[in-house]
Formats: sequence, C-alpha cells, structure tokens
Amino acid sequence: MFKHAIVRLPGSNFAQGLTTADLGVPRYDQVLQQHAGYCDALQACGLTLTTLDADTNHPDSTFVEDTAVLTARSAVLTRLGARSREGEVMAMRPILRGFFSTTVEIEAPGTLDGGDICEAEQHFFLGLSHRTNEDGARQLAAHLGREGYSSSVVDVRGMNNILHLKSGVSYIGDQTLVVMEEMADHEMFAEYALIPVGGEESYAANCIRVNERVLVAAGYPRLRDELVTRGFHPLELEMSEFQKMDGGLSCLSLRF
Ligand code: CIR
Repeated sequence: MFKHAIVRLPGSNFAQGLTTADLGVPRYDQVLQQHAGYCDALQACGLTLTTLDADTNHPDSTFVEDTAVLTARSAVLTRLGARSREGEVMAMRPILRGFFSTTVEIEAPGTLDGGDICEAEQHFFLGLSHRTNEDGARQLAAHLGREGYSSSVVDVRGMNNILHLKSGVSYIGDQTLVVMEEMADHEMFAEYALIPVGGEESYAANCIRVNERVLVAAGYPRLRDELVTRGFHPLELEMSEFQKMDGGLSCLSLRF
C-alpha cells in the first residue's frame, strides 16, 4: 500500500520543457487543471500529498518521478540523462532525506531517469534508454541487490516511439503488466500476465496502480474495458497536456 506521494506544481514555462511529441503547445490553464485532477485522484486513493512549489528554472520539474527510485528502505537519487534537467535532483534531495533515513546517489558517469525503472514487487526492470545508460543501470542493480531485490535490464534504445521504459510498460500488481504491443513478446515479461496495448492506445501503456485503483489516461476505452474485465478498478485522468511534453501518469509523482 502507498501512503504518500510527492508532486511538484507545473511552472508557467512548462511548455519550454523537452519534448519530441508533435501534438502542439500545452495550454497552461489546462496543465494546472489536469495536474489538480491528478492530485485529487491520488488523494482519493488514500495518499497524503507533499506538494512542492513550481520551479521555473526547470520546466520539466513537474515530472518528479525521474529524480528518484524509491524502495521500501531507501531512496536512490538519480542522475538525470538530460542536461537541462540536472538541477532537479538537487532540489529533491532534502525532501527525500526528510522521508528516508537511507539515501544513495547514482554517480557519474552513470545516468538514470526514474521513468526507466519499473518496479514489480521484488523485481525491478531497468530500462536502458537515451536517458539511462549501462553504468547508471549497473549502479542501481547493485544497490537493489544489496536490499534483496532482483533486477533485469530491458534495452529500449531501439524503440523511437518511447522516451522511457515505463512509457511502454507498467506493472499494475497481481503479476500483471500493461505493455505496448511492440514489447509484448520480450522474454523478460514471459512470467507475467500481459495486457497488450497497441496502435492508437499506445500512450495508455503508462499507467499506475495506486492501492485499489489503476490510474489510466482518459480516452483509451479498450484498455479501460480490459482492465475492468480482468478485475482491476481503473480511474481515468485527462493527460493531454502532459502527453504534449512526452509525460505520462507515472512521471507526475513519487509514491511510497
Ligand atoms: C522529458 O523529456 O524529460 C520530459 N519532457 C518528460 C519526462 C517524462 N517522464 C517520465 O516519463 N518519467
């Protein structure tokens, strides 16, 4: 069960963040509205929120998930792969030290974005991407091993339609992964029940299990219905403005 989440309000220059999407410029009023809806949903799932002020020095800083990987015992502060985002970790460090007695850091030359790390209970999938390199993944694997977790590496560098591993795969509990069709036959996922999403629903592969609910992007009815069929309880959220900046549901919070 998660009890807590950290979020950061989007800054007025949110639209100046990094993006590869060709979906237009996000409207700030809608960004704030969708972010508020997301925060409400986390609270409705029983979480207490720590809401950080907007940081206009870092337009991507509302995507807090990338700054850390959290386990039951520790917080791993990452070393972000995009230069424009480097300062975001420094801002998160004192916040996480307030919650976790053990914090460790990914060191150079390692880079690692939290969006590349998919936790599936005792196992972690570590994505190699254009943000997370082998050294970063190796450092995290060693740390997780010391805490008794297993991990495996999934290379997504050849997939040009996703930014991070979790843009394409999400663990939603009950040994189930929601996964983009292109990745569904990956041997690493063979032991799991899979819910493949494809074509126009690919964006919805990034979803999060928060206690009894699965938060999913609104507008993807096939995935929503499949989740219901399999006994999950989806909660749909408008995400269009974050999608314009390559962001998904998971990236907007750190949950623990
Ligand atoms: C970036 O390119 O870094 C941001 N515009 C989006 C980050 C999304 N984070 C995530 O999927 N974990």
